[in-house]
Amino acid sequence: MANYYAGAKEYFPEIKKIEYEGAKSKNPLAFRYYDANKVIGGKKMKDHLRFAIAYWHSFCGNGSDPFGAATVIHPWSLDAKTQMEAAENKMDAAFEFFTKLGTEYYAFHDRDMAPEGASPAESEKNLFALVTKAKKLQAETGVKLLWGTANVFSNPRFMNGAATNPEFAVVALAATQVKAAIDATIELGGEGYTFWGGREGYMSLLNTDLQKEKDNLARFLTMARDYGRKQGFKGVFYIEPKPMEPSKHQYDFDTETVIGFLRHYGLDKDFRLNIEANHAELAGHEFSHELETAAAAGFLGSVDANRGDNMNGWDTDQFPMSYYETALAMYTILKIGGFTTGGLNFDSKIRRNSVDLSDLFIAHIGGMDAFAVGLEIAQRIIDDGVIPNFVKDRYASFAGGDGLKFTKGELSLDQLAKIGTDAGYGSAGLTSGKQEYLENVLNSYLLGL
Ligand code: XUL
Ligand code: CO
Repeated sequence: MANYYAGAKEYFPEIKKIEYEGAKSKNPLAFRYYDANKVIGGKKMKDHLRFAIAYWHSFCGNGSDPFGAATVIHPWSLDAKTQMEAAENKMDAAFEFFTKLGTEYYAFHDRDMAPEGASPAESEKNLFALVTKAKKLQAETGVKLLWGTANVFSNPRFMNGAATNPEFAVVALAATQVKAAIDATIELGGEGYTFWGGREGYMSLLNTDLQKEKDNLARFLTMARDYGRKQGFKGVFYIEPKPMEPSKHQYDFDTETVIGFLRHYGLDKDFRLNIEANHAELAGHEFSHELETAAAAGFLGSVDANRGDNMNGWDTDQFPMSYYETALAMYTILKIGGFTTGGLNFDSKIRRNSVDLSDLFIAHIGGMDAFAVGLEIAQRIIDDGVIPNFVKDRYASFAGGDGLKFTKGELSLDQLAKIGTDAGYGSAGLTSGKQEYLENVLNSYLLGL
């Protein structure tokens, strides 16, 4: 087992502050494209991208998987005498990492930050001891909280769900965690609070009252919303869609499903979506489809930046590396005027055989560079205008005449049919969609030509 930093007070002593060195740099510990203060479309790169580090993967993940044990030992757990001491050390390591990488945000689950105690009260005490430390470190470093959340899926008590659990006692225990995590998020000035329904779904309809579970989930979310607002939380609540894993079928299947759910239960004012690339793929969608669907409906809040593997069907949470995907993602984000409370949270993990001290940095550098390139390309798409103008022109027949009347709802079906009858078949509809041409245009931007 690789034991990176045993005994070190500085947890990443070999790593200095990561700097931008430009595209020609061969230094694996430098940015080649992410230049934090470079202005793109009137805004600094760092303010467009609002990168966040996921506490769970980067500081809790130890390489274990269903087939094998941990491949790295973290010194914060190795050297510490108690779990709380380990949690404190881990936080020091986390803030050292954020500072050296130059990311301004992080995201956490309650149990990433502090260990569960023997009772709900002790768990909350543990969490707040760490929240006090995080608040101090945030003030010292300027790092901010993008969002907080509660892990109500790992503990065996949640094996049948949290808010959707058939046992009321478990629903109440989930509430102890969500309430404390909302309090912690408020205390740390978090800009968002996320719900990812890990176990909020079912494995078999033979033991499930699906409608009751969905009603209970909505009721729980409503209570959380009301509690947060009462406590003064001004940020955004996010739902993070995912179709499966760990449940066979999760209620927050994909963007359209969640938007329908939020509207149905009257939660659409306070909740937005946190879209994760790998979850989109599991739902059979492209990342860009999910982003565009959320954006079009006014529900795009934040992003969990990662990617899956084209050749398999589970949540590999790899670091985003494809310029094509990041370009399309940033194009949608730019079209809606950029993030407000949201950001690009690296819900990504290094592979379990990436055991060098530098690998965690290298992975994030690559992901940040990939989104910086994506941002540049997205701005090029907008500035050049070929693609947006093509889309606009494609619908030009709705901008005037009978098309406009249709758009305004001024035509009945028989009036619409009469227009069709009068015009006849002719060559209507045989207008090229020019997909290959547009793909060629996009490829030319990708090469920077
Ligand atoms: C799991 C996942 C979570 C959420 C937060 O697939 O994405 O880490 O982002 O609970
Ligand atoms: Co996620």
